[in-house]
Amino acid sequence: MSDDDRTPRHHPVPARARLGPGALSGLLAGGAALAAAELAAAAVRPQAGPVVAVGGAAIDRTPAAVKDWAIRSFGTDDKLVLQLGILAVLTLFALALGLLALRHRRTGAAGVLVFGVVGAAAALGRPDSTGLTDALPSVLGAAAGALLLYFLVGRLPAPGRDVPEGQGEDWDRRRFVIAATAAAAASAGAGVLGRALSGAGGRAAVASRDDLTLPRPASGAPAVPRRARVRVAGVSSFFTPNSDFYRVDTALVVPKVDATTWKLRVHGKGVTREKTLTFDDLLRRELIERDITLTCVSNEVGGPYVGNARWIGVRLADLLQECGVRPPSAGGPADQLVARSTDGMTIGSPVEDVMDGRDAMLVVGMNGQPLPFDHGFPVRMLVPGLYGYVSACKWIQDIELTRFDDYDAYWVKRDWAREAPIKTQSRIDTPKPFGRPEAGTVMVAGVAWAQHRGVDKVEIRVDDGPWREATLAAEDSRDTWRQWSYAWKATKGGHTLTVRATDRTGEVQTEKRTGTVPDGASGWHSVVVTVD
Ligand SMILES: Nc1nc2c(c(=O)[nH]1)N[C@H]1C(S)=C(S)[C@@H](COP(=O)(O)O)O[C@H]1N2
Ligand SMILES: [Mo]
Repeated sequence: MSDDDRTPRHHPVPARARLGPGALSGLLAGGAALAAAELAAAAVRPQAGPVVAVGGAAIDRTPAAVKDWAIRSFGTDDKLVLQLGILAVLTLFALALGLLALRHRRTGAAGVLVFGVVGAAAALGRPDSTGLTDALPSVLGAAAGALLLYFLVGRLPAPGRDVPEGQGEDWDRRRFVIAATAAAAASAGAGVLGRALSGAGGRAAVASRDDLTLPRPASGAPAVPRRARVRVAGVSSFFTPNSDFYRVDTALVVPKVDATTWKLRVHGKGVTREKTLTFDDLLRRELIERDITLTCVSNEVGGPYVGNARWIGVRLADLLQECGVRPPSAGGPADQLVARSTDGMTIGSPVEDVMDGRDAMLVVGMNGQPLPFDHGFPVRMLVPGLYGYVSACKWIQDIELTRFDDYDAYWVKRDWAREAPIKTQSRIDTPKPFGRPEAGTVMVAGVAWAQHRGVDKVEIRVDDGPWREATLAAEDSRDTWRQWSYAWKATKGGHTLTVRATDRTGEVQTEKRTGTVPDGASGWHSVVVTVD
């Protein structure tokens, strides 16, 4: 009896055998949804994509303590970690929906649509949302994902269905594999194309930056004193190169703003002559160039979120005066200046500080270059002496004069202080923690800052010994950090080096350790080393 003569034996497809293809269908549907959304976002707005929108919404809902922890643990990678987290959650849900669709095909597919609704809601709720079209990427993506899941699961054998052995099941599997492979390839193509198109979207902005030649400032920065730099290897360079300058912001996609269409509006309480300025209007004003050290309130004692640059811009106080603004001390009704960015950030600064004669600026240049996109191109604000979150709005587009009692800016709504002058701080750059210098003379060096007050003294303590004065490098300006060095006669064994600074008001940097929330970390920086 030949094989052909045998009646085909039927047997049910075991439920387990469908789990793998079901889960795979879920993953492919999720991937297709994201890829289609990415492609649609390239056409609409890169910021309207579901991952960016949900990520942005998550950042905005993150309590100060968690944001602080994220910055501390992941540094500038915090946003990458957030997006990977979102993708991990989406992966789990995609798997679950794939398995659900095995039993209830329509319910599983409808589940994908629910994610579309979440993404669309997040996109529409973003402060920089430009209208209903922002919902499109999520909606289109979810529709593509839902259809694909419905289709793929339809290719699988029904639960418990009898399939002729060695025949029907394999035929089904092949068709499924072909469909799945095609879906994966189409998704990858859409994703790559979407990425490429989003990148090209900022072309006008990139061109406006490439075409920009900054005029020579009418008031150049005074030359940096030759002795402002200590000659010790390992100390922070006096100017922080743009590529090394710390970056802290809530933007998952760096805004690419076209300088040729950029506008800044100045309005609000006590503004008698409202103004709207173009970028050219700004460049035609008298430009000043100043060295200013910027610090983030999230910087831990000894942390990296501080940088010094040579900035070019216009004097903000002059512009406000032309608009009729008077500081509170001159009877002006507004005590808070709220800067708004194109990505919906709000940053509130005291009008008194902005107008008290310090070099508060609308910045267009950084270390001889047009402002980099990461740092706020085309225009950002800067107020010497105030932490970035209360002074340094990037991608600025609106200035409103108001009162602290009437409006809380972004970070203030999230537990940070309304007013936050930079605290006097000092940092040991070298030797590094747990370094192993040789016994003998070891150069200890670092930076100290107390912007707008100025640093007058830096002292070093070895273990529990007496405080000894370090050698201060010359001061560039009281708005910049100061380098210092100390020749330490190091003896063998473990030692703790501690630094503290005294500012020009005579106040000694406090030993009292506080966290960064609500108005900046305090305490002394220590480094433990073993001398060999
Ligand atoms: N639009 C916008 N501006 C912003 C922020 C932001 O999140 N969005 N962060 C502020 C904070 S907290 C700091 S410390 C400085 C950092 O500026 P940098 O990234 O150029 O170093 O930018 C400020 N300006
Ligand atoms: Mo900050």
